[in-house]
Amino acid sequence: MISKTMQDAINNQINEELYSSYLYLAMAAHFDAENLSGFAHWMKVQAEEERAHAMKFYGYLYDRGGSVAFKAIAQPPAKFKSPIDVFKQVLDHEMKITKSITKLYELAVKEKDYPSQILLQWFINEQVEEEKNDTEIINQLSMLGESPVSLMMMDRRLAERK
Ligand code: OFO
Repeated sequence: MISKTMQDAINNQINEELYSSYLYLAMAAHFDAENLSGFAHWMKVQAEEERAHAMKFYGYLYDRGGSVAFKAIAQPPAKFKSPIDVFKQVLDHEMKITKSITKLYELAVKEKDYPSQILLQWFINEQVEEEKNDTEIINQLSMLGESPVSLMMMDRRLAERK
């Protein structure tokens, strides 16, 4: 059975993942309003991924005899700047999430909670992947610049995300 301390920490992480989903949905809405449907599509896929992360923790808590406690989800920003600024914001956010996953892992080590350590290794790898993807997009946006033609090219590329 999972400890109360670990359960509470995972419940906080569920809130972080749901906020991430909400944040990316707010970014999707911003891009839809700007007629950048490929950028918006990328953000919607990311928002779904974040919800899946929350659900992975949710299922895990019940597998370990724990339970989920939902908290209020913070309001995401409504105004965003240029596409590259948005992706820089995504990367900053993911680096913050990486820190909270690392803290959870440290707690699991301290508590000698091996199943949680194994679950969190999946999340540690996932964070490597997310930071890599965001950095790649930022680099491409800064190489291409933000002329209308460049943005159309990026919009097409981001529309391909599965
Ligand atoms: Fe759940 O990885 Fe992003 O936030």
